[in-house]
Amino acid sequence: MSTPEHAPDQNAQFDAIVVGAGFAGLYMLHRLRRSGRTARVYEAASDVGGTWYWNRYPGARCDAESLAYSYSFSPELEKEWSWSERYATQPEILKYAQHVADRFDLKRDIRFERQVEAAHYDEADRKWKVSTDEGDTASAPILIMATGCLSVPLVPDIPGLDDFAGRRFQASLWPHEGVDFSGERVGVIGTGSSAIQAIPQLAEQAAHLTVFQRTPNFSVPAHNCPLDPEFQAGFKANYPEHRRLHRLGLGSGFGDLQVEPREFGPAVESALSLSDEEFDAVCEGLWQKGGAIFLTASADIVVDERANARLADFVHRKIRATVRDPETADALCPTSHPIGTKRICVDTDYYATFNRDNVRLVNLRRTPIERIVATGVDLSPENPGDEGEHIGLDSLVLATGFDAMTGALNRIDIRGAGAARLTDRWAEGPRTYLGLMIAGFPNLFTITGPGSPSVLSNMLVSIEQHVDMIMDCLGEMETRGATIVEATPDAQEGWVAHVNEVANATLMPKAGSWYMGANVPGKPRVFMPYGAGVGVYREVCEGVVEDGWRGFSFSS
Ligand code: FAD
Ligand code: N01
Repeated sequence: MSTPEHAPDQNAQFDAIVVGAGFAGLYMLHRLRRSGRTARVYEAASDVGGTWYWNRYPGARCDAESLAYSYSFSPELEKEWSWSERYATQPEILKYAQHVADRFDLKRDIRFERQVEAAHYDEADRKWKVSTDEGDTASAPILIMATGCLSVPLVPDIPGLDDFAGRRFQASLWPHEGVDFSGERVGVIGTGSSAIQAIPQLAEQAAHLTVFQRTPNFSVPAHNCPLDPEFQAGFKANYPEHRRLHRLGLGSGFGDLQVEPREFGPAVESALSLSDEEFDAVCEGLWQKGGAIFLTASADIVVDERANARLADFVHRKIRATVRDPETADALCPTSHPIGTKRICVDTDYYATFNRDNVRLVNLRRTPIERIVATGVDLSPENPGDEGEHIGLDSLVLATGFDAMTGALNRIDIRGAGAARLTDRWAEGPRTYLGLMIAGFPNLFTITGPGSPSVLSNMLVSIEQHVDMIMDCLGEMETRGATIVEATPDAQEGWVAHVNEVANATLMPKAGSWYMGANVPGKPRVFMPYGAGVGVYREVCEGVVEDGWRGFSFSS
């Protein structure tokens, strides 16, 4: 790590400390400052942007439409910033984050290249004491975790990985200077959203690309396109109404470029109420519009296995119609989880890429990786007695995902009242009230924490809601003359039970997804986000506030 620009803070005092300078940390800092509070943000990266700072792999872009995946808190910002495409690229989103930081003069309160290692609540002092890997020590009555849901990359535990003598890259820790794969034999491990965005671009560049797939994912076309300035101006003229719909979660809040507001929500209540031809027509319409709204084909997709199977079958037929080699097409068809129970991928030319002569899919279910060696990957034989295959590689790309939702929090030594460790409290899975506070951890807030819609939503919508609610809560503390706010254990237990109940009423727990913690060895299998949608969640939060902050205890 390079030398940080600023000397470490020594026993510095602030009204609030924020960890993370992605979209959550930036907006939090802006609101804190605007309220006259002093704040310090610590960020491990050397710049703002979070996800969009770290994930620079080829093809990285958002899958929520940019006009929706952007801040709504400042009409001036909305007006002055223009997006060039329906789904902006990573460089453009990063530029936007940098623009926001500059426009609101946020960087002066951010300390970069500082990894927060510990946060301990001092009950006598009623302050959180925070320390970083660069030796910063600081304290504040309020601590806000803006550490991200997908900010801890996972390195797979594959035998021999470190023996590989070629170049190795992690999609989520991509070199800033970019990588030239021209003339190379490249391998990609993983077929989640990151890989599905990267593969078509890697295939264009590399001499040969091998895709190592353990589990296929469902992917729908993005139908990305440039944004016509006139169209954008018209959209912005009606921004307040669009934003209102995004906040209600209609169309999942993912965007509405291709959808008339009246079309928001599921196309039909039940896929089973339609004939095959009728349902196919609904699916085809959504497929042509592009994006995650494909999952809104019918309301029962996430709750009824037969309805779900019909939507999955439609995608299988699309894959088979696109991919010429039947064995490859077959391997690309997901069958081990219902559609929508893992994050749907949104792609540009993903399936068609497998028709290229220089691309090969290796189905790891048939021939698992035996080990990685200096010159490439050794596969296990398909049949006992056969020779295993060696695949020679110059470069290896790991697109193997994240320790999602709890990973960044659990990596910090967080201790609350009575020096209780967060990792102990969460040993059997995260427990929060509204995904916002944790009983026994006074004045500690988590932005888009587990137990909130977070990763099931357009995250910008959820981030803004949480930041606004935290600010309201701080205001309530002032009004009541309170120095401490805390979630009550009863409210937390009730919320955890409700989150589980909502998840269990759906097909979501049927998948071995990262939503369930299933991608991390030893992680408790608990469905972590709140699945009732951002509209319902917002209503719940408003009800909590109207009831005098039900479930929160204020004391002085
Ligand atoms: P992050 O952007 O993850 O920022 C958290 C920051 O905290 C990071 O910079 C990290 O370095 C820092 N941090 C963490 N721990 C520490 C510590 N201990 N000390 C110091 N700093 C720390 N969501 C959508 O809604 N739509 C999309 O289209 C979309 N696309 C995505 C594409 C990719 C490739 C990925 C990985 C995620 C995507 N997401 C998307 C989810 C995305 O993470 C959120 O949309 C959003 O950017 C999260 O912002 P954040 O500030 O909460 O977290
Ligand atoms: O990670 P993933 P991701 N051997 O966990 C495979 C957001 N995002 O970075 O399923 C072989 O989805 C693993 O296989 P399996 C979005 O929320 C959004 O792609 O465990 N393979 C899987 O295929 C997304 O959901 C965008 O069998 C191994 C892959 O690695 C989230 O981030 C773009 C393996 C990991 O897929 C995470 O996406 C990018 C092993 N040992 C990310 N270990 C947008 O488009 C893991 N795998 C907006």
